[in-house]
Formats: sequence, C-alpha cells, structure tokens
Amino acid sequence: MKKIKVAMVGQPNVGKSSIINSISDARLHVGNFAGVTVEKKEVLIKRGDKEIDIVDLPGIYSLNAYTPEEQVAKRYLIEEDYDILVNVVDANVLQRNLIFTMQLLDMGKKMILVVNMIDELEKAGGKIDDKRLSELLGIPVVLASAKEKRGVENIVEKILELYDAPKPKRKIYYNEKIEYEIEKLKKILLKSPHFHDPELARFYVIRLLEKDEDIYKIVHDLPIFLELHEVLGESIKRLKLEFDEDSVSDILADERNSLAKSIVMQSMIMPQKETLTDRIDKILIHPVFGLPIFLFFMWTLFQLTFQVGSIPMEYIDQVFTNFGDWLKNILPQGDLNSVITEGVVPAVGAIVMFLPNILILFLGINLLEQTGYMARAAFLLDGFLKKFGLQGKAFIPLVSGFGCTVPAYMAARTLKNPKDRLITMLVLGFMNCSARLPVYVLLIAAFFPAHNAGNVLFVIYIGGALLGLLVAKILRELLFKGEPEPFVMEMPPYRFPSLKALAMELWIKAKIFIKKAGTFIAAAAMIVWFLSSYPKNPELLAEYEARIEAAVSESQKKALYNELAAKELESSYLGKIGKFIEPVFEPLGFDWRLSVATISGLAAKEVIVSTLATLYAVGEADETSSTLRAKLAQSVDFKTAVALIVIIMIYSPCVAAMSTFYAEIPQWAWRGFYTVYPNVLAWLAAFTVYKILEFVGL
Ligand SMILES: Nc1nc2c(ncn2[C@@H]2O[C@H](COP(=O)(O)OP(=O)(O)OP(=O)(O)O)[C@@H](O)[C@H]2O)c(=O)[nH]1
Ligand SMILES: [Mg+2]
Repeated sequence: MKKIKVAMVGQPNVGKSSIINSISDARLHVGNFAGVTVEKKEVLIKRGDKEIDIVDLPGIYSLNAYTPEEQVAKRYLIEEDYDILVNVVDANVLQRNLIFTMQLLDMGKKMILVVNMIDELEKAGGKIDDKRLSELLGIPVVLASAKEKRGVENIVEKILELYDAPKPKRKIYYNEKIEYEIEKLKKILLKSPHFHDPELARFYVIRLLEKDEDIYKIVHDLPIFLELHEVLGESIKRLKLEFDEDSVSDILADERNSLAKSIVMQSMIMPQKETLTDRIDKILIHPVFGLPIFLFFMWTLFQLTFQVGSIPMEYIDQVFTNFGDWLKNILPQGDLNSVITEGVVPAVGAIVMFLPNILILFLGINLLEQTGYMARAAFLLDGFLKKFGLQGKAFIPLVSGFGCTVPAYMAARTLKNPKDRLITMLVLGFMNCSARLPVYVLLIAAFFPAHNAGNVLFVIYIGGALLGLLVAKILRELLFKGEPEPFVMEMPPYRFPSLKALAMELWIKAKIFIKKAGTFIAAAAMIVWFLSSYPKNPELLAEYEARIEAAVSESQKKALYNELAAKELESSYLGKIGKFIEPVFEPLGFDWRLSVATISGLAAKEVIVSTLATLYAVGEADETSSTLRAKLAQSVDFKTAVALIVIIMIYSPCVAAMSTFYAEIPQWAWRGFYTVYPNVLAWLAAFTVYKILEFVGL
C-alpha cells in the first residue's frame, strides 16, 4: 500500500489539529489559544488503496523559530522527509498568515493551502475567491471549516491529486535584485554533489541570506562552503545597501508583507463590523472589572467542584462497599479474598468516588481553553504576574497545572526565554493538580464544616498559586536576575465550544481516570496491602487468641481484637517502614500511617487516599462500617490534618511529572534543585502552620 506523508503546518490556533480530527477519528487536543499542540503527533488515514500519514505540528509563527515547540515544527520541516506540505491559515487573518505561507513556498515543496475558519469569515460578511488565490500563489487552495466539516474531504482529495501530479511551477518571486543574488548563490550551491534539486538549493540560499543558524550549521560542513561563504557575504552587504535595511531578513519580511497584501487585495472581500468578540471584551477585559470577574469565575468553579461533585459521592461509595461485601462472600477465604476485598476494592472505590469532582474541574479548565477566555485571563494577569517575575504567557501552563502537571510542563515550551521557562516550570508543581483533588476533598470533608468546604478548597488552590508566585519572585531575585520577557499574546475571537467536543474531552478524562484507578492505583493498593499484612506474626496471634478466649465480656473481646489488629499492622513491613520515617514527620504530628501515606503520594497523589483507606480500615473489622472520612476525623487532630494539606500542596509532584521535568530540562543542577527544594519547603511550611495552630490552641 502506498503511504503518503503529509506535514500539517501553520501559525498557532488556526485549526490544524481540528482539521485532522475532522478528517480522521483522531482525538487531538484542540483549544482556543496559541500553543495547544507542543509536540508533533501522527495520524494515519486510509482512502481507497492509499494511506495518508498526517503529522500535526505545533503552530509556528515563522521559520525564525524561537520557542522549543516552534523548534519542533521547524526541525521537522527542514530535516524530515515528507511528500506534501499542508499549510493551514485562518481566513479571518489571511494577510498575516500568508506572510508565513511565503516562507513555506520558499521551500519549493509540493504544497496545499487550506483556508480554515471560513464559516466565521462568512458570518462576518467576508469572502474569499479560492480560484484567484490559487492562481496567484501557484498552489491548490481549499476553503474549509473544521467546525462545520466543510471542505475537509476536499483536502484529502487534493492531497491524493497532488501526490500523483508533477510539482506545480513556482509563481511567487521576490524583487529582481534579490532574485539576482539568489540565482548567483544557488549556482554555487548546486555545484556541490549534495544538491540536485534547484528548488531546495534556492531555499537554502534564502535561509542563508537571512542568517538562519540551523541551515548555516548544515551547509557549514560541506566542502563548497568556503567558496559560498565569500560570495554570500558580498551579496548580503550589497542587498543591505541597496534596500537601506539592517538585514536581509528585514528586506525579505517587507517583501513577503507586500506580496501578502497584494494577494489579499486581489482575492478577498473583508468584513467590516464590530464583532461580538469586541463587545464581550469591553466587559471581560475591562481595566477595573476584568480581574474581579476572573476571580469570581474561579471561585464559582471551586464551589461547584466541591458542592455539586459531592452529591453522587455516597452512591458511588455504597456501590463499592456492596461490591466488596458481595466478593467477600463468593471468594474463598484466604489471602486472595483479603487482598481483593480489603486491599484493592476499597482503595479503588476511595478514588473513583471523586470522579464527579474531577470532571467538574476539568469542565472548567476546558471551557477556559475552548472559549478563548484563557488568552484574556493571561492578559489580565500579565501585570500582576510580572510583579512576581513571571511572564503573562506563563499563565497558560500554570492553569494547565490545575489539570495535570505533566502536560503543563510541556505547555511551558511556548515560553521563548529559557529563564522564564525554567522559573515557570520550577513553580508549576504548586498549582494543585486534579489528582490532589480527592485528597483535599477527603480531608476537607473530615475536618471542616460543610458550608465552608468550597471556600477552603478555593483557598487551597489560590494559596498554592500565590505560593508559586512568591517562590517565582524569590527565584527571580536570587538566581535569574533580570526582567521577564515582554510578550505579545494573540487574542483569538471568542468561540462557542462545541458541546460534542466538550463531552468527548470529559469522556476521555473519565476513561483515563478510571483506568488509572483500575490499574496503577489498584496495583499500588495491592503492594500497600501486602506490605501491611506481612510478615505474619504467629506468636502475637497466639498470645491474643489466648487472651480473647479468656475475656469475660463482648466489649473486652472487641477491644482485644482491635489491639491485635493494630499490633499486627505495626509489626508489618509497612509498619516498620513507617516507624523508620516517622521521626521526619513527627514534629508535624503525623503518626507512621500518615507518614507512609504521604510518601506513597510520590507514586501518584491519589495513592494517598487509597493508602489511607487501607491503613485506617484495619482494626474496624466488625464495627458498623464507618467511612474513611469519619475514621480520619476520629484519629487525626485538626492541626495535623492542616499540616498534611500543606505538605501535599507543596512537596514533589508524582513520578510521572518529575520524569517529564527531567526530560524537558537537561541540566543536572536544575534537576537536582527541583527534586530537593519543594520537599524542604513543604516541611518547613507545614511545621510553621502546625506551630501556629498549636499556639492559637486549635
Ligand atoms: N469557527 C471555527 N472554529 C474553528 C475551526 N477550526 C478550528 N476552530 C477552533 O479554533 C481553535 C483552535 O483550533 P486548534 O485545532 O487547536 O488549532 P491548532 O492550529 O492546532 O493550534 P496550535 O496547536 O496551538 O498550533 C479551537 O477553539 C477550535 O475549536 C473552524 O473551521 N471554524
Ligand atoms: Mg494543534
């Protein structure tokens, strides 16, 4: 079967990923702000006897790629082998997008232009003549709307057509003075046996004139470089003089700009209305009301997360309890029975209970991403963030951090300046991820009055964020002297999120969450159960059996049972590990069980809940089953609970997040710093809070 390799490329937020989703059954992440895709993704589609392998690239503003995610796209474009380039542009900002199209045309590849979001343009009264546009550019043009699935199948048709057809002739040329120099340099380059394709040579020459370092590095090692280098220098000098500019890059930028302008003038009717977006923005980014409105949205989100999310909780809990009881009866007595009914089922149940809370939180984050409000919030908070040495654009990875720290670290790729990026990544862990939500909800429900629960949750999240800002400030002052880079953020138009897409995203999140509970968390629970049940202690058992035998009353018997269970737990492997680490946490009032649970959170934050569920289930075998929440409230005091919350807010994120950080940041010194400092800080903060609470007598 023939395989056609297609690279999807264009500026950020033009709908590349959406188009791929609409022509395949892929579920690439989309969002209404620049920088959603930060790593290349491949999707395979079949049409007839042909396979098309489409590569979704991160959005890129120009070939002078600055940020790591732009580098991913650029490197792919110049280093990889592909048959067809599909350049996606946004119909609403066609002229600006076409400037980049000109750069892509320099590459001399087979190329298709997809003008997306045509629905929005038409709604605003604009129009594009695709035939004319195609004539002017000399490549096939498709008008499309990924949202309405219009024209998307045409893209596939054009890809198939173009694959079999010869490469169309170049139509776009620059000013003849520039072309003259290009021609001269091209001849030299073509003397080298490495270059057969004149179009590729032309592209290299243009990039060399623009002082593209990536291309420079490739050519530098060729024997022809010596000859080329001299002539190149003269050409650059001459062009700068003739055009009276500081660099050839500037000259070409002007050229591309005016080409784009004239092309748009000949092929497009512009809309002329005040858009709905303008009107909404008058309120939402109002200089005075903007921020309070933003805070109100956030507060509402956490209220809903707690209050609405807690409604189905008891039903889910009941389902798992019943399921556990049922299994207990049908499975043969023994270790298998215990590990499943005392280890796995309660642990998984304790986690799955929080699915509704998590979904509401994700719904909030998703709305932020899909409507276009994210870019506004970044804009509103820019001034505030700058005071703390962070860039406004850092807002996007920071908010993603409320969902999951792993993609948030990746999202930090959109920050251009390495210092800004590193600071952002170092404090990202303080944005409480959704895996920590179950732990908070459990602890809040156990230790705070119900009417305040939503507020406490809000304070935890805002508190984490503020702490992150404070640490960013300190890092900026001590280690990264200087100002954060100023940024220009694009304000996409507001878009009504597609309900189907929203439901799909939530469904995917729910599946991931349940899968994690059923595999990773279940496995962790098994380990915890094993470590807490072995080694068996026959002497202890014999001793207590004798005493229970001799007991006179039922209540005395029960007390002895509980004592036995507690002693058995203490002499288990886990008990020994717990005792070993207990001294570290003792000043915070933690017993060994809380200590173990805290450490287990490094595997995944939900494991804290499942570990607590296992450790606090022991010794209650024949009492009326009270909930984990009630057991915690009984055996942990308030200030210890608060100290635990503080620890969880600050200490290292899970191993998955940590390994993502290591993958993104190659310097060992920073990796080391990142691994140690949150834990030290967490302990100190928890200790301070504990002492304050003790002092005020709580
Ligand atoms: N109205 C309308 N909205 C669209 C269309 N295509 C995409 N969108 C929306 O535009 C936004 C951007 O879409 P993405 O597919 O994430 O864009 P992208 O080009 O992959 O962006 P990056 O990954 O950041 O480079 C999302 O909110 C989409 O729902 C379209 O044809 N019409
Ligand atoms: Mg994308």
